[in-house]
Amino acid sequence: MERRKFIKTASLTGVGLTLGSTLLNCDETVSEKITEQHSEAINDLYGIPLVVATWHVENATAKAMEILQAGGNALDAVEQGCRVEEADAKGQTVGKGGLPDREGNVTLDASIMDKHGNCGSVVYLQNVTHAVSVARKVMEETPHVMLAGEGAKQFALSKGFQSEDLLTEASKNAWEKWKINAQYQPIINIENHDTIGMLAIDKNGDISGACTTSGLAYKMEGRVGDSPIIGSGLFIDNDIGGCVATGLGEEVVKTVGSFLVVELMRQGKSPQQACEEAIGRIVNKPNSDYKNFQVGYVAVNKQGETGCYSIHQNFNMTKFQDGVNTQIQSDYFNKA
Ligand code: SD4
Repeated sequence: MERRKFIKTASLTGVGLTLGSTLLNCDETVSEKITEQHSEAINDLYGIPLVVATWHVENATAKAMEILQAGGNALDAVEQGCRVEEADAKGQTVGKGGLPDREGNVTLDASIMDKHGNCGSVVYLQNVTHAVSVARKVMEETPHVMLAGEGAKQFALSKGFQSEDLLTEASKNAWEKWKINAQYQPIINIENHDTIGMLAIDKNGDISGACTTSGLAYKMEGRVGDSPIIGSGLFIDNDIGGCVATGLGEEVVKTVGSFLVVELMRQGKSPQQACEEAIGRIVNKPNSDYKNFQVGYVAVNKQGETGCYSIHQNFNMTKFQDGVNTQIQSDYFNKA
């Protein structure tokens, strides 16, 4: 990263000077071509396009990168990337196959945000696998930002989404086992794969993000987490960067976590520093119960720098940048 920063500064100065004088002396088609080559050169230096996501989701980041490499935009990339996880019935924290609430209902929360600051979300959505795509439809085809419950479902069906039973045998069995003791302690982050939050920068340097989840396993009926709350589970500012959250949503909502991370980057913090400070806001509260819950953030800035940080160990970020799709183990706060 340090090497990239150095090359970036040195090369961009050179590229800028050369480009300026060349553009003054050529016709329009040639100048367009040169501008295109110029932005490709800058993208290479910044490691753009790029995709990052919460947890271990290489198939999802690969799908998103496929779209970016074909010249697609960041919004399509994050939507399509998240859909990979939503469709995977084996994943018990997102979309189809998600663990249900205490009453046995699988309810989904999702959000999406684009480079213009437009956003859409759905909360307590039932019987529709691709909550992220419904959130996008809310953003693009309604005058609203958020639709809930039965209204969200009816809207989805009116847009051609299929109604299906999302409770798989495996999730039903897990719920029935849980019911034997029925402890109201929500289970969180015991798996190595959880809520997916994804951020992408496309070849134009534009940023979008999305977040999708079945929320806390065995939550109270009607509970909504951070993932569909713009500013909590997800926030994008195309001039600055973006952030997504995972973990105990209540704690993210209380600190408006993703918005906080982006604002900290605006003030000059790197994505890594911003994620660390946002986790600090949670764990440093008087009487914080942080030993008993996990929260993790993943962030990216306009320059293609990334960061991630969590309260406890075993959080990771999947990053697809410079042709490498890899899992990065997050640093964490609680080393006691
Ligand atoms: C929620 N933040 O509903 C989600 C759940 C999650 O890792 O991310 N779990 O609170």
